[in-house]
Amino acid sequence: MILYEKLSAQLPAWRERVKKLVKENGDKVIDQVTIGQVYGGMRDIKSLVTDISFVDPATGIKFRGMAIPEVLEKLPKPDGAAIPYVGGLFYLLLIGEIPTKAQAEEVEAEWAKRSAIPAHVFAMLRSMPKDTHPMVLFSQAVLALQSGSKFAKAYHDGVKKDLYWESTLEDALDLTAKLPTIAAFIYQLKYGDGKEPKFDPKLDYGTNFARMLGVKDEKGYAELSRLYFILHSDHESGNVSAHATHLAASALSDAYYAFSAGLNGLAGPLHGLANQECLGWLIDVRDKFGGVPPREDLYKFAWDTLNGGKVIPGYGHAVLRVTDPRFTAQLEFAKARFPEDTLIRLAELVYDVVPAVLKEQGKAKNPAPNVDAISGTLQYYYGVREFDFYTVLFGVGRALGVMPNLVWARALGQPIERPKSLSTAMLEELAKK
Ligand code: CMX
Repeated sequence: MILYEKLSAQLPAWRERVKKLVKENGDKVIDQVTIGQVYGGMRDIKSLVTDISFVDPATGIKFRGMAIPEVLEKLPKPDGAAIPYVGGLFYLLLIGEIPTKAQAEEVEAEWAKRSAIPAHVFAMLRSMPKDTHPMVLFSQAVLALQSGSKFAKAYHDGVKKDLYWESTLEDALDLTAKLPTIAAFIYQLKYGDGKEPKFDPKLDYGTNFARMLGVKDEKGYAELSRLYFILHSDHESGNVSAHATHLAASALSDAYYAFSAGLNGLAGPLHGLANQECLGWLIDVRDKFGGVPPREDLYKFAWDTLNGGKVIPGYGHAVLRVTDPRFTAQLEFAKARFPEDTLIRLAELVYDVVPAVLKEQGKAKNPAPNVDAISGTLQYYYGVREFDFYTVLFGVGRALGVMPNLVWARALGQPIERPKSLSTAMLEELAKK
């Protein structure tokens, strides 16, 4: 398999490089930690390592050193499509190079081979109460797949440490192969006919997802699915879903245990749930004004939100200090396809008005939109209007980033995480010094 060959060829040099860095510089100080950071969610403490993506506050996410427009331009695309193969993105994140079309298609073929869902997973999902949240179902389904973990079996059979990555790669491919079908089944179970969808090996990852979801404009939604999964894949290692996955896996829990942990963090309103709040806010504006309001009315509505003690969803970011390039990519996608859609016109007006309002208020460090400001709007356009499902979509995408990270963590022998705790009294003592 191409991924296996390309990875194993890189490993000796990488292991040497990391060993040398730590041996010769292990005691060099790279950051200072303040009491504010310890009590403030460990914000910005330089304490994680990944070579897969980096969030530059001034330009946004880079995948393997490449900005979003470059990635979207260079990755190979299915015939006649504008948005690249998801398999090509997975190859890029894992291997660090833009794949050829044949290489991207090889990843897609691997996924097709591994896409079957064990019957007990469907049965377990069916057995849950009807009102179970889609994210609960999604996380449970991932855990239910754990019985097939090749890493867990290899570990039990006594595999050597430097080969951990091989069975982890198997798990990473198996898991990412099954997620679109599981997500589509959850959709059908909650909102559709309840039938079990089947991955078609002749179709790519995005088209499969569009077909299994049963949206009307399959071609358009396949393009959006590819874009959405690519954009939501990786955002460094410190965000909650990526870090929770990494942390659980650091105890040598396998990919299924680890990704389920990541999904449980993604389900929180400060992380993956934000996109539905943004769409809700736009719909409130549309309904209040019966469409796209004049600029002044939107300006007042935004101030009313702030004066009501609420945040304007979709704006601001913990790290970024400019417009999120993932927002821009989605806005361009929509403007190229359905520029007259009311919610898209509204999203554009909000983009014009809200940064100015936030600047006037003077609190948000970044008054620009983030990825969530528009992602729900695009789903809504294609008829996927069940808000609770949006975080599941995010989860399918996030797996494409955290799984390559897990394979590399195993390959480089990253250890169990164990930061140190202090008491408030100890911090008070330290503060006096
Ligand atoms: N509307 C109103 N106030 C905002 C704001 C917004 N969109 N963004 C930031 N602020 C406020 C903060 O609430 C904070 O106020 P207090 O000092 O009263 O607590 C102040 O500005 C400073 O915040 P910050 O340092 O700029 O932002 P944080 O790093 O603390 O928080 C974020 C980042 C995303 C949680 C915040 O901007 C926010 O709540 N945005 C709206 C919700 C949202 O879009 N979430 C999706 C995030 C997507 C992602 O993380 O990828």
